[in-house]
Amino acid sequence: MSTTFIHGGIVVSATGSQPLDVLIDGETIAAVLQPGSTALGSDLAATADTVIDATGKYVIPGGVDGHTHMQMPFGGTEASDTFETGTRAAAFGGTTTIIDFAIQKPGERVQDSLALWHDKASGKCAIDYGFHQIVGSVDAESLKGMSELVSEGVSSFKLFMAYPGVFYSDDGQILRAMQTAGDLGALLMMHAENGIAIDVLVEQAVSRGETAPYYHGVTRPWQMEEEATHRAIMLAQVTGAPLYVVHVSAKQALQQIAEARGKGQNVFGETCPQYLYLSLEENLGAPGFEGAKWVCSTPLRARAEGHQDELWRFIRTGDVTTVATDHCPFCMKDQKDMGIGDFSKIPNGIGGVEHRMDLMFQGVKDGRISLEKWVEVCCTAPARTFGLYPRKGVISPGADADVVIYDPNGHTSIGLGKTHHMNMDYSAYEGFEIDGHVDTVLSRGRVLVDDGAYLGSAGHGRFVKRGLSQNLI
Ligand code: DUC
Ligand code: ZN
Ligand code: ZN
Repeated sequence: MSTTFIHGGIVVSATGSQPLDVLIDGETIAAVLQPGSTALGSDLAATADTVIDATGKYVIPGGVDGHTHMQMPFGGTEASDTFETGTRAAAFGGTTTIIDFAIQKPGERVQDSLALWHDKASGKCAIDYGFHQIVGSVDAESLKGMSELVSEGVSSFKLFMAYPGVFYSDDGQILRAMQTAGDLGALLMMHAENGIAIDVLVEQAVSRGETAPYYHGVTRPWQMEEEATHRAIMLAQVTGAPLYVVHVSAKQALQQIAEARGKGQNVFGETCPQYLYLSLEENLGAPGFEGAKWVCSTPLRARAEGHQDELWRFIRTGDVTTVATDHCPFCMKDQKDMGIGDFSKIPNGIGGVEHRMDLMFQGVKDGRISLEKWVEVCCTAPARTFGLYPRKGVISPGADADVVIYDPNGHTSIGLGKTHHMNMDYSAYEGFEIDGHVDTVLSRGRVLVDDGAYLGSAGHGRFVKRGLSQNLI
């Protein structure tokens, strides 16, 4: 087995930061040592097969992005990143594990849809990956299938209160799925927006001639998110299922989550960098059809309403448990442009799997969150929440050697022609300047990215079976 010795850096965990050296043996972390320690009896810097000098850098666990959609069929097209291109881009950005969504279509067995997603990803991924299961039709057969999936390492199930006629579940179906999840101890993930009411607003807006991308945001007001979040929390309370609310963008929805958590209910909030940095006014409201770049659901919120400050605050308080990307990229050409003249035909989604670690580190630089909170929400908490801990999300003996060397004095310019490896013909974060840089990325002991060079390969990434959530209150 080959060994790697990372020395001179500051190891940052969710609970603290200190100068420590890290010894990797094969695919796992063998030891975390005080600098200069001779506990292992020899000069590791001289004897290890590979030596990485991390002086002046942070040494953090590889990022865990708990919400991605590679090659997702959606909105009349398919998300533009394959498992190969999307996981390579993730690696460039310091993410070493993704959890993607297998999708059950009505009439299909959940087991068969999962098998299809295994086929899509197997042998293609640069980094390790797991799956959540979207239950597209809650019926006796799919409810039965859920327990089989849990035993196969797929321990979380997503339902939609949005998208009637596509993924939508009604309250009775939600209740039944939550009962089953509760019995299994599995996590119920919810896209919480009142899709029935939203569809009326969308139809009315389009018939008034309000067809620009901006109206995507206007027709999905925060009340639709708050109401659905509240309803999901109440249904989960009745059933005892742990609830994970995905891509929360409205401060009012987070208030609902915070209140439920305050009462001891197992409710978790996830937000995404797009909701922390981008807005209805500046992005969805960009001139012409430009705003289509940022059409996603839940939508970007009005900056003037103060959602972003509140989202950052809820990250600090712990009511936002994780920050994921909801990476769901579409190109402008031949994809987003299907909605020219009717915003409701723009495929919903933003790509960002490559930039999450950087964008959240900028939150550290800007004084929004601590260094430890950065590691917590991007690495450790997703690993714990989704049953991957302590294999992922932490640098400690026995863990997979997924490690990122991050330079806090480096610089990253985000943009299509700069550090962009996602299969998109634009960048949602074009022009962003980050006060930090992903230097080196290791996945199970193998260097995937070093100083901008890609050393990984399709197929290195393996499917990881997940257990039940380890983050329950
Ligand atoms: N929202 C998006 O923006 N894209 C994928 C699915 C979703 O819920
Ligand atoms: Zn969703
Ligand atoms: Zn999603």
